[in-house]
Amino acid sequence: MRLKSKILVIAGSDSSGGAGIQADIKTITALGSYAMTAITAVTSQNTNGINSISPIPTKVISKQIEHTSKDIKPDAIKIGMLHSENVIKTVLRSLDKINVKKIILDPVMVAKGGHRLIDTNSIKILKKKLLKRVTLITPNIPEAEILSGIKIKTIQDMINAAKKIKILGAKNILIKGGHLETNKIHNVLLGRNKIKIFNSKKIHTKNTHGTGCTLASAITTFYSCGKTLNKSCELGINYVNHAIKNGPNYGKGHGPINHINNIKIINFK
Ligand code: PXL
Repeated sequence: MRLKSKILVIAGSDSSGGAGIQADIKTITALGSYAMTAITAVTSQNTNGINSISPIPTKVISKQIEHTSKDIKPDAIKIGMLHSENVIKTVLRSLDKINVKKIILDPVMVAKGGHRLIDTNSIKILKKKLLKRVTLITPNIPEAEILSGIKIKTIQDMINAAKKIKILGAKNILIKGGHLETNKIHNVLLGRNKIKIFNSKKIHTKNTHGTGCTLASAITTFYSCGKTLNKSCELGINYVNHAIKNGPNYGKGHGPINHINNIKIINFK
């Protein structure tokens, strides 16, 4: 099979294989594209939670991004866990050097088990600088609350929060509704000036570890292949839903999803 596109992922490693850079590589590969990586931190964890986070020196992060991209130019970049202010600054500097236009940011803040993956100062610089630099940002409800300062309980609150994040300088915002207590899942995309709501069935399971990373990577892959942002979000949500439905039920805690779940999507045109 011919590879469809080349994607650089800037994110943390999850030793349990369900989230982080492992989820990103699996998703991009399952969707027929080529994944390259710049690892920001190494976590040791299992389905019960995070045990340790070891940062990678910023110099090593910039080298991974710049040296790799100089040779194989990415069609798009997916950014995940950036745990410190210095890491965000480093990534911003490297992005300026490599000139890639399509960038999707999953503003990772807290892991499923409640472990913080970013410090308070970093959130400030993410809001002030990084947010403006990317094509799409994909916060979940708690992340959207932090970014917007709005408490989110309803779909209208999600829309208001997206508008607020847009005022901060974000170009496109997809707020993921999985944390809301609704019968269905509603994901809200605010584009140029249009709101699109993607509705899907709620799947009742505790095995949703890595869904955020997976969705952002799937969207990046579809978008890198020339789909519109709207269509990329629709296809990405569909891919994640199938991955949740076909989860392998591994581990005693929040288990992973199944990244190689849908042949029809793999063969998308
Ligand atoms: O799902 C958020 C996330 C992102 N990146 C890494 C993680 C996690 C959650 O555990 O470990 C490396």
